[in-house]
Amino acid sequence: MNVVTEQPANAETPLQLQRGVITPNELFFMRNRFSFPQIDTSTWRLEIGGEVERTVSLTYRELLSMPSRSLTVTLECAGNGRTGMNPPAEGEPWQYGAASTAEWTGVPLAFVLEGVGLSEGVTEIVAEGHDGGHVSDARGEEPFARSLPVPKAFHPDTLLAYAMNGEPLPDEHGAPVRLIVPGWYGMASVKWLKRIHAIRGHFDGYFQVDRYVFVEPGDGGLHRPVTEIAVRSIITTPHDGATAHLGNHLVRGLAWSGAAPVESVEVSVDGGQTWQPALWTSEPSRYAWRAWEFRWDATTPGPVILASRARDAAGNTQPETITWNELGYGNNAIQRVAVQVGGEV
Ligand SMILES: Nc1nc2c(c(=O)[nH]1)N[C@H]1C(S)=C(S)[C@@H](COP(=O)(O)O)O[C@H]1N2
Ligand SMILES: [Mo]
Repeated sequence: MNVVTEQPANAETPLQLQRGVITPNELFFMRNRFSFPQIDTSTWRLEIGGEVERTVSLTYRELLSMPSRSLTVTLECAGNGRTGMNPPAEGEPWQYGAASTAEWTGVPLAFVLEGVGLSEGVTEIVAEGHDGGHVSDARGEEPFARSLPVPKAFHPDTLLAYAMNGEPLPDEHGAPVRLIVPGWYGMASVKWLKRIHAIRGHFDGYFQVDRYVFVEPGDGGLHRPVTEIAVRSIITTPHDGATAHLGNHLVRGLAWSGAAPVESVEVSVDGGQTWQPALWTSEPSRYAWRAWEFRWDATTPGPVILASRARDAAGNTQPETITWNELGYGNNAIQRVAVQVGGEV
């Protein structure tokens, strides 16, 4: 892993080790606000309460006995690509490896919410993790907690996940149970679940309103919340700064979008002046990235800038540059990979 910070543990998936669609658990990127808790599964309980008809407290065994489903989902940190922002933005200096893909298995959150029955007027479902600590001088201590609007919480693909690539969730990825909110940036997928509660009105926790919002010049203090993953593609080979021999190469990469399935990827071998279509090498998927490749014939020695640009079925494409925002979220601008061509075949 490419370590970003040791404590708390934050690390990227090395792009050159990401082969195919699935990321092995031990290479899956890690994003932790606090040092991660280690929870005893045998005594763990998930409390589901707040504005509900009857509060329940679920054990791990009870959850495992409920109807489950498996979905292949790409998680991407909203700060992925932050180092590409100009001027630099506040936050962890993520390059392009704060995104990974796993097959998640769990119980639809809707199944559990239907079991408790929401009171009238409930608008959001808050998910709280076991981790927490000092967040700011104004706020003091808070747990990691996030809310979902009721329709997203009831979406059949929003899961209380207990398995990752067919194995129990590893501690660092939220054991024993985490949320998986497909199509949304990673902050929504709350790890180490402790409590789910239904509320009327808007949740105003630190990680809801002070973080994971686009703080943009001229927004007058009305910050848009970070939600759906913006369309993006990355080049996994060659890597930035690589040298390439004259002749034929396969440029490989991945493409995804939270809004709609990705439809096409184009590649440029001249720094973005001209574009040609890449070919898919993995199946279409609603929530997972797709792998692609592009045959590149390096004909002249010297520096080359490679770039890729994805488009999704909703018509979104990657911009040259994004509107700068203070916390450095959602930078899906076209990535540029510098390669030095030279030498013999
Ligand atoms: N409880 C809790 N859940 C959390 C976080 C956290 O710090 N604590 N980080 C969030 C963020 S910002 C991201 S990007 C994803 C990362 O999930 P991963 O570490 O399994 O890759 O978890 C989310 N869920
Ligand atoms: Mo994140």
